Amino acid sequence: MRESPPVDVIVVGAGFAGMYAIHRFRELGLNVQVFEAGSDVGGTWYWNRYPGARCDVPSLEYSFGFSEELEQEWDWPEVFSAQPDILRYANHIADKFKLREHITFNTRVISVTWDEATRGWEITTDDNETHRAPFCVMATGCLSVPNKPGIPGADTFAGLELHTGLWPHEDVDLTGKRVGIIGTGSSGVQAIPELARQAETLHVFQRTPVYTVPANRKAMRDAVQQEFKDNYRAIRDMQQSNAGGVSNFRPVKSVQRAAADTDPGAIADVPPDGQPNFRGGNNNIKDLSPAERRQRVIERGLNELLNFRDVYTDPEANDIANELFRNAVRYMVKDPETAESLCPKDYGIGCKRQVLDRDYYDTFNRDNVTLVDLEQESIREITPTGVQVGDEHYDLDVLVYATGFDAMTGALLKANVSGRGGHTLNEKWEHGPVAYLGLQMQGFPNLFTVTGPGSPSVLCNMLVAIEQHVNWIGDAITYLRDNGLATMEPTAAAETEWVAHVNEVAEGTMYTAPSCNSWYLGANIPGKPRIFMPYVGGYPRYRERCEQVVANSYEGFQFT
Ligand code: NA7
Repeated sequence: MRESPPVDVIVVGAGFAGMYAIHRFRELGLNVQVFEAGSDVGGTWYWNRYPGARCDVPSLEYSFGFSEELEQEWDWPEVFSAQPDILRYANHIADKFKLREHITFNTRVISVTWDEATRGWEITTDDNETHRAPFCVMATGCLSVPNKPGIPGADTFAGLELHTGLWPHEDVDLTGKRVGIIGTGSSGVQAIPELARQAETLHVFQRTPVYTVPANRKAMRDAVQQEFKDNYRAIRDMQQSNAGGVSNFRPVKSVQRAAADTDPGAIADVPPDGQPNFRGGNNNIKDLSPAERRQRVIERGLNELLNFRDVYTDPEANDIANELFRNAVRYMVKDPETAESLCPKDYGIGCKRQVLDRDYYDTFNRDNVTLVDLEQESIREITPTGVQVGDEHYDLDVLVYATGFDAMTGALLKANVSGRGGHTLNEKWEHGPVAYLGLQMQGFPNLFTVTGPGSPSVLCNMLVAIEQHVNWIGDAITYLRDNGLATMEPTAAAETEWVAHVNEVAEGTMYTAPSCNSWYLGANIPGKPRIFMPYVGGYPRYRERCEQVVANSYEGFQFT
């Protein structure tokens, strides 16, 4: 085992979190080393290259605010960006801020061990090297460990096997191929219309139907982009006080100008609420008559159902919206049996992360697309030549897994973290994640998690959440240095109190309804404890709590 010279901070992961950590920590005078399993920067956007991959937060909001120069020089081609554009943005940042010199690529961290003697972390990597630093920051992402379900025979498939979260870098030619896809979450829903356009035939193996609404697919208009750029300081402030870290800034001038030009597309150009805000406006669906509700959906589309406040708070209102949604699916999909299978019936709108699509339902009207409903009978086995469901065998050349991720805790638990006294994170989190503010765990001094469980993370605009966490961690390390302190970690009491608060705010929401099974709850991974992992109390409330903790001399933390 070779040993590299010690640094101040080791960061695991070179997605947006790891990238900003380099920039910020370097500004603070710290020596930073990052390890990244991939061959380049970008994290989620490096790995998820499947056709149709796209962000569900408007691009002008899903961007860093730490550099005005970056804000001004970068142009987004679409209102909601496709994966290649976001990856280009990540690469631009890496070049501009010279981040790559701090990153060791193609190197996976295989253990993270606290060493009491040196009061620091010993990190081993899969190239047989040991690295030491007093601080370690896990910037390992929330959706970075792909889930491949243990379906019998899975390893026997002789055709091409793909996972949306590990899509190859080179083009995959599906022309003339019989393709099957398992999974109809965001990844599946985004990929299915694209795969259907390329493949000879597409079989969609669906266990649970999804509530998906059309995404805004507009090209970015220069005037809108410019107005954002002119107002970015105010927009960043607005993000700080929005529950989902999205400003919802309305580019008034551009819209008025366009309206004057009688451009009918102008209003739709305005980014709609970002993903985290798809949880109701100010109106209630129950205030409308049945005829009015139907009329609204006809006039404004399925998205309108997401704009009612009571749909997210009142089960009766939720049922009304769910039924209107199903009726729309029955109308859009021509084959009645397929339409019925595509209608979610066992859970309501608001339980899972809202999925946005381009032509999803219409794809099932294509002659080359077949829905295989797994509700009655799940996949019995994967064979060398395809997929067996009940008595039916589906012959395939290509099998795509769009089966999601071991979300939020997966990457942290996979890193073999052991803290003081040799106690492991896996032991500590046996019954679900326990952390203070989603930033630190008791027993793991000087180890920080970026957007960890118990913080708003995936319920917030990730780039806003990342900046806030990395800034907080940088300030904490500076505090230790300035005060001649060696270590910090939460007290057991503070951690317990925070976890109780995280659970309390999630209780009674649609997210945790008994009928709801989502990756937020860990319900997609067999045996994973059912705990609502992100903090649902809203980003501003969370941020204020983090600030208050600092103002009270790091209340809830203990130091040596
Ligand atoms: P998701 O949302 O976890 O979706 C995974 C899909 O795979 C979902 O439809 C699952 O059905 C299905 N699945 C998983 N295991 C199986 C088996 N064994 N058989 C059949 N179907 C299965 O992951 P995504 O990648 O789509 O999206 C994750 C997030 O990434 C998304 O929310 C965005 O934030 C970006 P199930 O619903 O469990 O019955």
